[in-house]
Amino acid sequence: STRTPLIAGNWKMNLDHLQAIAFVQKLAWTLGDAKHDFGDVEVAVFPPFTDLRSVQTLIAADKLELAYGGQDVSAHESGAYTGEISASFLKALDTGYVIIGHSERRQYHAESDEIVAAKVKAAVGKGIVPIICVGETSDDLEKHGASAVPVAQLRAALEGLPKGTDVVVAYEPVWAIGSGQAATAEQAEQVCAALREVVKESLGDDAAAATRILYGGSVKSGNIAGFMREPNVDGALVGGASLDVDEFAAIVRYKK
Ligand code: G2H
Repeated sequence: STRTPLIAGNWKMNLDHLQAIAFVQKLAWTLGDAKHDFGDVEVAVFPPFTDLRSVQTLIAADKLELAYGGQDVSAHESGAYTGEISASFLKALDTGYVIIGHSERRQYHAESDEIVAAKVKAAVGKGIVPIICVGETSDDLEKHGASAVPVAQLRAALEGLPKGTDVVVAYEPVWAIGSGQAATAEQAEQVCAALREVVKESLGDDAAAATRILYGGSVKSGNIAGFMREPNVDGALVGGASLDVDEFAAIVRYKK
């Protein structure tokens, strides 16, 4: 396909701003000259909110070819929402992406499909590309098969968006997250193909052809190549393995 693969590192609640600076410097150094080493792969990091300003400054100062984003965003514009971070705040830090509806948010913060859809609208409204996370639990898998729940979650998240809206989708089976038990490449491909159909219905043919659909859930340097060989898998959302510079760099260089 003509889609540029995206390897995204979701740090979750790890690395404070000083550790983030050291990590990004080491990552840039390890990856070497971006153009030669990973010019055909987009790399993005997703630090905690308190690190974003430092990461932005470092990337701009050293002209690193590294994208970055938030791990969540408020559905609200501004006002009395203690502890929340708006899409405008993220945009003011030149944030390109934001992860929305990660299963840990759905599970521990009771994020419903409606909340996820509102957050997606808030991000898109400020020109930030949402990385919309969907995925089934082991219970869902047993009861409804792999595709039904992620398909319904994505339909809900895309509802009402204009045709052609720029989004990224991440398929993360909940049973595969942080468990060491990744889906097989075939399982991932099957669901990602179904998700591309949802993008087509909701956002149109051009968007379906252009949208990156990532796999997430226990991605490592040892299994990334298998996922990337699948026609409907366009990258990975990496958690645990994104916290080790050498391991994350090896995932980015999956072709070598
Ligand atoms: C899934 C993934 C990153 P991990 O949550 O979003 O984490 O790679 O640790 O399974």
